[in-house]
Amino acid sequence: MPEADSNLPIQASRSPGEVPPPPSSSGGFDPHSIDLGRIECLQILNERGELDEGLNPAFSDDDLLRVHRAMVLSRAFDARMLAMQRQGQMGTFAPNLGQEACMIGQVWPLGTADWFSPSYRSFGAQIWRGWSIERLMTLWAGFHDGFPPPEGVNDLPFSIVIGSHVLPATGIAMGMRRAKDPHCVVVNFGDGAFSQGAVAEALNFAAVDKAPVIFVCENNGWAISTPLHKQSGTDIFAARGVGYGVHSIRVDGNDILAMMTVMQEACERARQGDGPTLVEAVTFRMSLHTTADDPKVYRDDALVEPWQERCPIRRMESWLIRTGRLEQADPDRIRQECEQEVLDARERFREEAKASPRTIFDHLYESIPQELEDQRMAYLRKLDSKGVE
Ligand SMILES: Cc1ncc(C[n+]2csc(CCOP(=O)(O)OP(=O)(O)O)c2C)c(N)n1
Ligand SMILES: [Mg+2]
Repeated sequence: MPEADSNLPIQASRSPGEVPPPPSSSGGFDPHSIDLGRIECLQILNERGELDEGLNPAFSDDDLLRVHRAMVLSRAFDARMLAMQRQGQMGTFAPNLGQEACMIGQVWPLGTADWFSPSYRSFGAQIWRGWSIERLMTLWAGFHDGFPPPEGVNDLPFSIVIGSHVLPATGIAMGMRRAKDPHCVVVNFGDGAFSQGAVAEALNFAAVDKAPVIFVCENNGWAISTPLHKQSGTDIFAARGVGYGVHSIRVDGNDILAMMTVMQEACERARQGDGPTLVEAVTFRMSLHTTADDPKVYRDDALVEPWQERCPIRRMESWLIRTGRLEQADPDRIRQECEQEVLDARERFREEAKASPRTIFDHLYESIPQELEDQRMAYLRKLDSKGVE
């Protein structure tokens, strides 16, 4: 099993703090093949929740507390969805345990007129963007009604076809540039998705066009059962952006302050016409790939343990308490409130999302072929004969 490498071959140009090692590095990488001097690296709040005072960012207390609560809510949703799936109440689900800072941080500077093009593991970011919990439950349960984004929010549907949503996001940004639209686009994708040709094409188009798009590569160490070192010839994805002429930065994806800082700067750059940014957020997929897999058959639990210490929520909480923004008892109270919020949403979901077997042929074709129409009629007659609504 691969061992974590604590000696990152990169210089932190803004922070003496260390961004965590690549999630599952097993060696075999040649650090000298990369021009390390050009890769900026950021961590502000270390694993012990200590702030790099030289980098103290000027976020309002309100922003910090809202972001903290969103991370806790995301985790509560995650745990409940997993339980519901195991009880047969939910469809296949992709957990996001441990990646909450990465998720919330990447969308917090966006307004509704900015665009967000997510991959499937993005419910934390979607909650921040205004998706209700019950809508996300409806979506993951496979109901058509769950898919449209909230009114007035420029979100694309989440993409399951790996990397397929990165070129469209770049295309939107190129169009915005031509229309002199002063907003930006954020698109996220995984370390595995970075092997797709479309992602390379998107980076190149964006660089040439100075498109206002921020590429967030969530390097969580795994693409289902494929570890990083079998996926890539480098464990520093930010280096790839440099090759395309895209401003690139590597950030501790479990450090919410670093994520917020980097994303705010990247959005400002994009909106000012300074072009795209690649943000490599180093994090770890602590849970299952989806409820359809079992990581115990391909991953040693010992690889997960160090990441318990890097928990983005606990890290932020210890700092918020130390700086007087939260009382000692607040984290537990907020956790309970968020759990209740998810349970209340589950009730609404149960009331509203009623499956009707009669609709299973809908939404497939604009005009249904005769062969399927015959099957549909036979099926409806069967439902009638059994008295099914
Ligand atoms: C084009 C395509 N190929 C293969 C798959 C099957 N698949 C689903 S998720 C996944 C791994 C993606 O890993 P990564 O990009 O690192 O994202 P993560 O799941 O770690 O968030 C693969 C190969 C797919 N959905 N689409
Ligand atoms: Mg991955």
